Amino acid sequence: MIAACGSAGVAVVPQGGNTGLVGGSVPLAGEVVLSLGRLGTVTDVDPISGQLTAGAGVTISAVAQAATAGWAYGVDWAARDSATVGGSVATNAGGLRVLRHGDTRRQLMGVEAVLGDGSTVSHLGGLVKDNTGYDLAGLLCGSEGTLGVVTAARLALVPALAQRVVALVAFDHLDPLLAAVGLLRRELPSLTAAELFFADGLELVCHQLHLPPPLAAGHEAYLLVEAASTTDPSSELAEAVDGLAGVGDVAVAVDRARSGALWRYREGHTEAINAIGPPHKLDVTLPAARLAEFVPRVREVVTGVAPGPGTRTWLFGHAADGNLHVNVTGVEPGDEVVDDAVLTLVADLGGSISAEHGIGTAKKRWLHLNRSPAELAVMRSIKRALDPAGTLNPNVLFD
Ligand code: 2HG
Ligand code: ZN
Repeated sequence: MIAACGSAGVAVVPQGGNTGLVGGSVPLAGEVVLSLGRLGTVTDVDPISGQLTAGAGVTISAVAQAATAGWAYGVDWAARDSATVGGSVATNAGGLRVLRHGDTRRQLMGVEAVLGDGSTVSHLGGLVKDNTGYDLAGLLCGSEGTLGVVTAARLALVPALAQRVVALVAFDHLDPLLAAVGLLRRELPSLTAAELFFADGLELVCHQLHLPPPLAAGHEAYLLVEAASTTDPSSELAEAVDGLAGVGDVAVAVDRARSGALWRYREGHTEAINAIGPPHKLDVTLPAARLAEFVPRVREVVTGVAPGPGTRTWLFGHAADGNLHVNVTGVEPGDEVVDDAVLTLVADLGGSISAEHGIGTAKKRWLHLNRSPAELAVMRSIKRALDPAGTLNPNVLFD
């Protein structure tokens, strides 16, 4: 099909769960959309090596369910029931547990993919040590459908950590919260997530999703801490939280229902923000040392370029990765002034304009802020080598 499209001069946009946030799987100019949804089978589950092979259309939840016999899948995020393996490989998806298990590329033992000329590359043997030339899986991972259509992936699993506790720790300043993240990473070996949000975002989530406030009083910033282990990590977590400075209040959950309820305050951000209008979505990473300064500066920069009374800046994200999701509402969807100002600030502070969502069609105008002409030239050469006719996702990453 890809070869036929190539010879007919028709471009192809591969599409998985269509949960992407940068337009990477959306046709713009009459391209054929290639849905991978029917490649929905998990095969070759190996409890000895802790690996499985998933078709591109398998959802992230289904991978987690297939990982039995004491194994689990290390990558997870809120869109788990719709997002699929193919898209997660294509975008090198990150998510909530990168601090513990790494991103999608880290789980990838091999891929099967159809290249732009219609040929298939397949390397699904899952050998842990395999230095036999270029790492094609690593290259295809994060290539956003521009080099090949991922049809299956061999994924490494992680030991299942059945005992899980969650604490929502409130702070009245961001600085002690960020110091707490460093301390927890050092002193809480069972740490699996450290998620950040702020008072205004929490208020919006409670209002839009009809949730009660998690704590008796409001605070400036919140850190959702999750610890997981094969044995109960509650006392280890309690001890670590006791040792933190600047804590205003804490809510702890040891059972599944209450943990899910605490997670809802963080995971509900996307939905609550969408409910008040189409947001400008900027998924950025800051160097750890610049994160504290970025938070007030990004708010100032947004109000500077979009001073209208309806402009709101929502910040939340993955504190241990320096990955903030900057969502701006109240600004016309087509107006890129805010995007430009925020991404320029991020690059000036040494950060990345795309942490985990990719470049897609939405961010390609700013790729030069992070990638030098020499790097872009190498990327274009790779594109030409694997997709000489420019059949695959031609509007994504660069023109
Ligand atoms: C998350 O961390 C996702 O919840 C979505 O990456 C972020 O909606 C967003 O901007
Ligand atoms: Zn995220």
